[in-house]
Amino acid sequence: MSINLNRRAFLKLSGGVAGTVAVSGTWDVLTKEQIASAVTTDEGTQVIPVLCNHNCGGRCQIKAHVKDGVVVRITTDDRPDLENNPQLRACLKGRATRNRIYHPDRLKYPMKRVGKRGEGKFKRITWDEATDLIAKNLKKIVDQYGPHSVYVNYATGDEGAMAGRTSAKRLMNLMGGYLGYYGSYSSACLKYTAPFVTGYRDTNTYQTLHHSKLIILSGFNPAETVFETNSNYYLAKAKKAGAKVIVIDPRYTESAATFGDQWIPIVPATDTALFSAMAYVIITENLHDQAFLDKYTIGFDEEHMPEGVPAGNSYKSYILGTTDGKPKTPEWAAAITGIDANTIINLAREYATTKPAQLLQGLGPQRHAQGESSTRAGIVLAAMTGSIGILGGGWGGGEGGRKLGLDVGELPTGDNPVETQISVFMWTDAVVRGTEMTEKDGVQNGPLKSNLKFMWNLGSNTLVNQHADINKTIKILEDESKLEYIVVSDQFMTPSAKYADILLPSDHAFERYDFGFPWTGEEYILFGNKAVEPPGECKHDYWWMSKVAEKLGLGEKFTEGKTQEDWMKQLVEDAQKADSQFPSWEELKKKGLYRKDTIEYVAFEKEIKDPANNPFQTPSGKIEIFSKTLFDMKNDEIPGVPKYTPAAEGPEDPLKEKYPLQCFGPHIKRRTHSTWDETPWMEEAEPQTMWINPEDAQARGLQDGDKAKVYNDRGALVIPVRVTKRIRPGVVSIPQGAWYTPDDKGVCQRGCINILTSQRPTPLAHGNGQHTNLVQVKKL
Ligand SMILES: Nc1nc2c(c(=O)[nH]1)N[C@H]1C(S)=C(S)[C@@H](COP(=O)(O)OP(=O)(O)OC[C@H]3O[C@@H](n4cnc5c(=O)[nH]c(N)nc54)[C@H](O)[C@@H]3O)O[C@H]1N2
Ligand SMILES: Nc1nc2c(c(=O)[nH]1)N[C@H]1C(S)=C(S)[C@@H](COP(=O)(O)OP(=O)(O)OC[C@H]3O[C@@H](n4cnc5c(=O)[nH]c(N)nc54)[C@H](O)[C@@H]3O)O[C@H]1N2
Ligand code: SF4
Ligand SMILES: [Mo]
Repeated sequence: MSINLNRRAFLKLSGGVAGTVAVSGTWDVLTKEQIASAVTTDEGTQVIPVLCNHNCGGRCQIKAHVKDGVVVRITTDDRPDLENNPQLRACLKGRATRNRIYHPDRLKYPMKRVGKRGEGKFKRITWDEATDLIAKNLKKIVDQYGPHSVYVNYATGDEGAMAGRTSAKRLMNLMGGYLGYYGSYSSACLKYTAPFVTGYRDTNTYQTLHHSKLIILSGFNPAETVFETNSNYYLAKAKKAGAKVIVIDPRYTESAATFGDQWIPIVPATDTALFSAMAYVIITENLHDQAFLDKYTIGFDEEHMPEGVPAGNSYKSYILGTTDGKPKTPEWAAAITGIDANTIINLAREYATTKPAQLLQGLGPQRHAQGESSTRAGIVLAAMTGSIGILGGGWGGGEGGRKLGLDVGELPTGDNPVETQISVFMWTDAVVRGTEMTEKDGVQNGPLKSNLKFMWNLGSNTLVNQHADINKTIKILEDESKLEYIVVSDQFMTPSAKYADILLPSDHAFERYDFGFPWTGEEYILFGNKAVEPPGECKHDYWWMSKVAEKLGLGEKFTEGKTQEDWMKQLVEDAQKADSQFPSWEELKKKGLYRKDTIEYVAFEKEIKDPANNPFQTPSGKIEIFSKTLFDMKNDEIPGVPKYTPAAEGPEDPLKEKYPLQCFGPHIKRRTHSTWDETPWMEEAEPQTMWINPEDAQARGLQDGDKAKVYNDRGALVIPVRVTKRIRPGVVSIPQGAWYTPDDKGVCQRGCINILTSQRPTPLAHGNGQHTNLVQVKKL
């Protein structure tokens, strides 16, 4: 129990640790007596279930030990650890939350901008002034430009039922609506593409993993990205039951180190070439499940094509090179993927002959410039081996995609009268040229009647830090004639917060009531108590949004007479009506958790077991290996069957001569995106470094720990290097989420990868190919 405290004491005493200044500042909040009391006695200490509610892949139970109004310690789930109801134990971040809530840099007062936009100069104002200014500017902009000019930015800092983004949507719907978005930064390509193949997106639960004999983790790193609190528990269980685990990843990840029997270091952005060659081996060695393909799919071979499509367009024709004269052999793929032909042959044979097997794709491969194609090609492999709709099979594909979960609501937003939507990644375009954007730019139910003029950025660092090409973004934001008003609420002065016109200090999840929803549709709900008072004048977003609504004459409609706590009580009552076992408010406050036993859920089971009554929800009613809808788009980058097309800034781009290294930003365990970057304990646990292979380091005279400059035509950053064989040659990785910290020349000193990424959208989903970048590295 005293590990954290020992570390704290150590940090306070030691002078030389990075971030010491901030750490000792933090600890000034607690007296020596308070620290001692947490170690020695629990007398007078209340243990209160609270929430860890960021977008981290997990949703674990944490409990605040509160004494004299101060959180002195954090513990986690201590219920019995049962096979079908395992504990929801917290990771290092959740357990370190004191370092975040008592951080000396917490925003404490509402502020308005006084310098140039982005300069970071603010003046403290009252809540009354802040809400006045927001109401006045919002009204002016909506009156002048209409509802299409207002945008509620992607925001995942607060994932609760009462999140600020939800309040903003509720208010905007009362005012005539706002420009909506579809997709996400997480799974844009997967989300958009999977429905073309299987009708909707769904995956087997991780509880079923132990039925698999072979698990391929393809760009999937749950040891760090979690994807459900207990995914690693289920992977361990599968290993124990005898499953072999193969990891396909340019990096030797924590998942590879923990679970991997084999690591296949692939060249980034080439998964489709690998999958195509696996298909070649499977077809030519007759290892495919023809009966499954005949019954459940269209487009695999020429005998099963939709009407009216010219010959030669089936998947088999593509793979065998019948039409283009290029068979997709293992040798062909070896030259592209950097994986030798024999490894590809063995992988294909093993995948096709080990039953049941599953190819679990993470979201990394689809966050590439051609992210749509690898998703599709992976599903096709699963279909070719009859691995869909069965226990132990499946194709993975991540977050929020399952058809499970409890029926618990959130603050109702009402309906948005505006039907026009953009892809979430295209908002910067919508600021600059919204009215000129068309379907080709991914606009749905368009056109936009105005460019974007008003931005709500509540619990988000996507305004600057998490969106691509920061230099391009900040140029757009600095021009006040474009986005005329930006409202940000956050707990810290993030790179996005610096671009606010009005900057509002948010309370923390420990300082309010809310729900925590599990990521992938597991059947439980967490409840978070208000355990401590917020510092300064921090308020929940719903509170100040109610004031804004009042000032716009919409107060009663917005609140329906309810405070945030009243809404939570209402949501609990509604959930109780839907489920007689759902706990009361008082029970939730005490236990902080309502959980059903886990079940082994198989996606698409009914479509496979009883296809006559449950056709796939595609135009043909089958799994569409060939999609006529996509084929009819007549776009080489969106072919009828998944094809490997070299990506812009991928390994085959001639730009490689100038910028020879492929660079992407993995999600790592010490941060949730940019959240926790400010936390010194986390920095000590895992400092921000760039992985580089010894070959590439040596060629540049770089040694472990040296500082390097990484750059391309869009920008530059400085970062210490970690020289390691854990990344393949030709590739460097810079963990995403570090705070953009420019020097006077605009060179980021902290290593924020989005100074290097591009705003080029992916061809079909108009999503973020933020993992596809070419760079050069030189020693500083
Ligand atoms: N600790 C932590 N966990 C998180 C998050 C976090 O920020 N921190 N974020 C959460 C969120 S919102 C999301 S969306 C998910 C993101 O989850 P993912 O998108 O799956 O995570 P990434 O780290 O981007 O990519 C996963 C792996 O793909 C590898 N990879 C990159 N390019 C390629 C490629 O071309 N081919 C192959 N085969 N592999 C490739 C990377 O090296 C990495 O190990 O994680 C969630 N979990
Ligand atoms: N290059 C690159 N960029 C990426 C990715 C990548 O893989 N590579 N991944 C993308 C993905 S998958 C995602 S999901 C996005 C995530 O991007 P964001 O949704 O912007 O997530 P965060 O960076 O965690 O920022 C959340 C902010 O909310 C604040 N916050 C926390 N709690 C609260 C609260 O209770 N109230 C309020 N008002 N604020 C709060 C935090 O301090 C933080 O500043 O990033 C994307 N960006
Ligand atoms: S950060 Fe995520 S994985 Fe870690 S304790 Fe919190 S909810 Fe769990
Ligand atoms: Mo995400």
